[in-house]
Amino acid sequence: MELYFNIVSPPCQTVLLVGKKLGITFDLKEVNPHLPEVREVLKKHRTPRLIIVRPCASQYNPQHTIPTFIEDGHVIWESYAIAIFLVEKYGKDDSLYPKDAKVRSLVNQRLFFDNGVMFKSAIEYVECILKKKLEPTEEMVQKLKKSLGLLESFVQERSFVAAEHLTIADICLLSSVTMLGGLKYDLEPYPGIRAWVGRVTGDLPNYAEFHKELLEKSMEYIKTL
Ligand SMILES: N[C@@H](CCC(=O)N[C@@H](CS)C(=O)NCC(=O)O)C(=O)O
Repeated sequence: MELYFNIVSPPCQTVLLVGKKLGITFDLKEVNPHLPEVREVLKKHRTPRLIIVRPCASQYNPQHTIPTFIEDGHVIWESYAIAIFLVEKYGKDDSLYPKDAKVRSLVNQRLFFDNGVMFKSAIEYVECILKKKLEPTEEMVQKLKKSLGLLESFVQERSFVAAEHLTIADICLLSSVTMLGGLKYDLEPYPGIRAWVGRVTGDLPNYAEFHKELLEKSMEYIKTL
């Protein structure tokens, strides 16, 4: 199973971490935006990196986004869809994506919350600072605070975002929150989130090693911006 990815991308982190938790070995195909030839193309026009770096994979994903997952010719993109597929196909039990309708509805709500609210507000804020080199607007600041406030309330209610144990919703939301760590965003007002990050990362195999690589690659990436 091939995974087109870059560790700096939060949705890719989600898939890599779900894979780690399930003990899956991917055939990893790094989509590296730091390659000089990619930078040359990007200087001339905005082209999805997957098209430049991996044109053969790009033809399978008309959205040209990473992560892109391919297994026996079956192509999946959108990190949430890949994570669900991996758990349903390779999970030894359903704990990461519980089958119980009530619990699953909560996991789904948190997944959609991440996609539409948490990730969205975090990426807008981070890209404004790193890519546009601008101060985030008051609207961006408030949207991010609102998202973090909601996440704080979820983890004040129970040990993990949707259950008393780890689910894929925790992994997706962790990737969004980790993005803020790179900017040293102040999470002091969110004690519940800080404690939850510790619980989630403690439940993921070799997270320290993963995080070290993520920091190194993020520093390299930031230098190219
Ligand atoms: N909702 C998508 C977002 C995927 C996405 O936007 N990925 C970015 C990287 S974070 C991407 O591929 N951008 C185009 C590019 O890097 O060329 C998911 O969860 O997989």
